[in-house]
Amino acid sequence: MIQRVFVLICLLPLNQADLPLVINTWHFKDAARVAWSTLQKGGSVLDAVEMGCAQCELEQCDGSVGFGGSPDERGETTLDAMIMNGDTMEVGAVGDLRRVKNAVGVARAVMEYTEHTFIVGESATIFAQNMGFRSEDLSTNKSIAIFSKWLQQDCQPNYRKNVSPNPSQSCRPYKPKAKSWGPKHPKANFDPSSHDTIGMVVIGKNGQVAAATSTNGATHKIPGRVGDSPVAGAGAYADSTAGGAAATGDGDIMMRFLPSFLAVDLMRNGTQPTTACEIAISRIKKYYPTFFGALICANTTGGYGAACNKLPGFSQFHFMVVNPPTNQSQLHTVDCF
Ligand code: SD4
Repeated sequence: MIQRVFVLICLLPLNQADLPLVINTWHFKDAARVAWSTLQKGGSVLDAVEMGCAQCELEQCDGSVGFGGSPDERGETTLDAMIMNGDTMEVGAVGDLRRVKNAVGVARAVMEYTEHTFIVGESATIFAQNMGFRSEDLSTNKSIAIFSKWLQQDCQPNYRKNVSPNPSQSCRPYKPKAKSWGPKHPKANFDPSSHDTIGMVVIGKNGQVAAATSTNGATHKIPGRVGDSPVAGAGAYADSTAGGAAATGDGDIMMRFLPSFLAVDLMRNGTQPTTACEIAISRIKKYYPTFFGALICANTTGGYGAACNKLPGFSQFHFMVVNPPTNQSQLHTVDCF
């Protein structure tokens, strides 16, 4: 009898009592709450990640998600977003989306109404309009003020290198320059205190996984720049046979390492979520010890964790979790390493 009970326990998924699970980057509490309540109302995990990220777009979470943030070199706010279904491995994504606020909604439309994965730029805007999304100016007084101040300070900081005139002193137009200007000038706005993408993973009661991201990218970016957030495996990844992960931070660096894919693949092989996140961050650290970034990870049995690269001014990373039995958004903190 004891043996039979033991066998039964071994066959049951671990920690199933801790499912469903919502986890998202930063202290975006309302996003977690909305995702959770979407699940409670019978919505799917995809509905939950979409609604959670859409809440941040509406609230302009930290100015780094949605309209009115991160004006580019021309002063325009453009959006990147993705959504991934870990049951079917379908992905919908948009990059450099202009004049449409609900980027994650458009990403979902790419997934639901096309055979494509990723649509960018003006064409993404036209696609969105055709799908019924409203087109409107994404600028706000705040984004206009950030842009004007940047122009007044000779376009400092910016993302240019090896161009003439010297980008650490002057605005564009720039031309390629054969010789470098010496020590790298500081990159524009990857300031941990002001830059936060929403990345969310939702695990359903039966271990179904969905992930999504939404961001307005990097302040003073070069027009057309698309970051890691809408790239599957970089900004987020979901696989219902393993788990989900989502990233935040310097996407220009992070997307070179596909940290979300790596973390999910590690979890597939039994690595615990925190360790999986740490390994993915370490992989980047090896080449870019001072990169700014963090990762959240969750597995299909409700385990979760996060990791971040320690920098001056960024020694802890905050993320939200909702799961039973509290059913409340809880702020978690992890020490960066
Ligand atoms: C990007 N990864 O566009 C985003 C920005 C971000 O915290 O996550 N900041 O590079």
